[in-house]
Amino acid sequence: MSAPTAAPPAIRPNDFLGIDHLLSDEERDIRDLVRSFVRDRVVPNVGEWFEEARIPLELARELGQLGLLGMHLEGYGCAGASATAYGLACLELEAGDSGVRSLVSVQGSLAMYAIHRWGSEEQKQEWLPRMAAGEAIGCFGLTEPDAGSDPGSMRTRARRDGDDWILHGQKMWITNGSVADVAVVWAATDEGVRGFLVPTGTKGYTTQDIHKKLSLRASVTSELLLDDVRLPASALLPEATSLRGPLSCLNEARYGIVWGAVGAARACLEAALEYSQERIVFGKPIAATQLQQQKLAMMALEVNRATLLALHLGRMKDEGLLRPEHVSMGKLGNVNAALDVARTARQVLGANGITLEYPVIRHMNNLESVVTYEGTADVHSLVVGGALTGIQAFR
Ligand code: TGC
Ligand code: FAD
Repeated sequence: MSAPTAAPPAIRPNDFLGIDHLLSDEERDIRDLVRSFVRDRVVPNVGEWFEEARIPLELARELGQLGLLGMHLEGYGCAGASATAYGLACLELEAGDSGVRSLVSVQGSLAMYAIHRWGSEEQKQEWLPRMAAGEAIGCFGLTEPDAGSDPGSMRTRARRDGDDWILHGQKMWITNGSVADVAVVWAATDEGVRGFLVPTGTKGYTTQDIHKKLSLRASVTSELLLDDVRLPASALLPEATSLRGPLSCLNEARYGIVWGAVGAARACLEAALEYSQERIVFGKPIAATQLQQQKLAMMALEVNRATLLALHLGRMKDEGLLRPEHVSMGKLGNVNAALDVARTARQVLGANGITLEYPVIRHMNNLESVVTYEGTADVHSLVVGGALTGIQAFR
């Protein structure tokens, strides 16, 4: 093999390993589009949204116009992008805020995917085009006050009454709950776990927002109350007949988080790098000290390693080779890595690290939700452990 003649390109701090080189032109274009949107629309405002515990609803339409809602789904107004392109979009959105990525994940990977994968043709026609455009918002109700990691123990029940279904129970911690137009609600029935599309104006359906959150503040989180909600037979997702239905949707959203967590980590690394070069202590920038350089090096290593892991899983998903156990390893690894990076970056910023003037503590606090929702780190460790040993250790 002949030696390469050109010198390797210079190191770029924001892409140390030159991972950009592994992306196609189309993937870079999508990435750049989302990065610009986040830079112009999210970054200047998100500190205020977080402080005021709100997210502007018009953002959904803007995200829809960019083609980011259900972007990896085919047809019905969806963009039909590759899994890798979808992942890159999640990365850039979460570099802005986990709440913005959550809005997109819940809409596209949970609510829309549930309808796309398990719904009837009529349900797809009715909801997906409007949801892709951000004109209708969806939420996904699986968790209950006493059933989080173990959704199979859910108490929400649906029973048949003639041709109708009667839905009764409670869902907890539901992203977009009170702002949704349609709730995908999972319930135990005599025939196993089934999914229902509940238009949120239906009698007996009410919501209550969860307040006093110190994480994911730029995101609506609600409780859903289902008091004998009567639904026609057409509300049932016909193709989902067991817990496999909701769990398959989680694979999609978890895959987006594998990428999204890298975005939050990258934003923290960038903030720490910039701050360390400007902050003068003992007469020199803290970036000139060995201790801070070690922190920066470890953060860069984690960000680059997590990006490569996400890209590898993206390529596998595009080739149809991705299994849920792979996604569990990705979510476990990348969210834990992002938390480490965020906590380290927060220390680099000293006292400034605790204010919303900088993005770091916001990302750090958000990641406490990200490591918990969509399967906690423990749950994903047990999935990976089960795959390694052949022994299921949940029960
Ligand atoms: P188990 O007996 O293992 O499985 C029941 C059925 O489901 C199938 N299955 C899966 N199918 C697709 N994808 C997966 N990842 C699957 N995992 C299991 C399985 O083959 C079986 O199918 P079948 O046809 O034989 O019936 O189920 P289990 O009760 O032992 O539970 C397994 C466990 C613990 C892994 C699962 O329940 C779990 O993942 N728990 C965590 C729950 C969770 O992640 N909840 C997230 C709620 S949504 C959310 O947090 C949104 S956050 C907002 C945002 O994303 O931004
Ligand atoms: P639990 O299941 O009670 O777990 C408590 C602790 O026990 C955890 O540390 C867990 O890892 C550990 N544990 C559990 N099982 C085991 C075991 N077998 N061995 C060892 N340790 C174990 N849900 C939805 O359905 N839709 C949404 O849109 C949604 N959005 C959310 C938004 C936010 C901001 C948050 C914080 C949560 C959201 N959730 C949503 C809920 C989320 O999915 C659950 O919080 C999560 O699945 C964990 O459930 P839990 O909180 O009940 O914890």
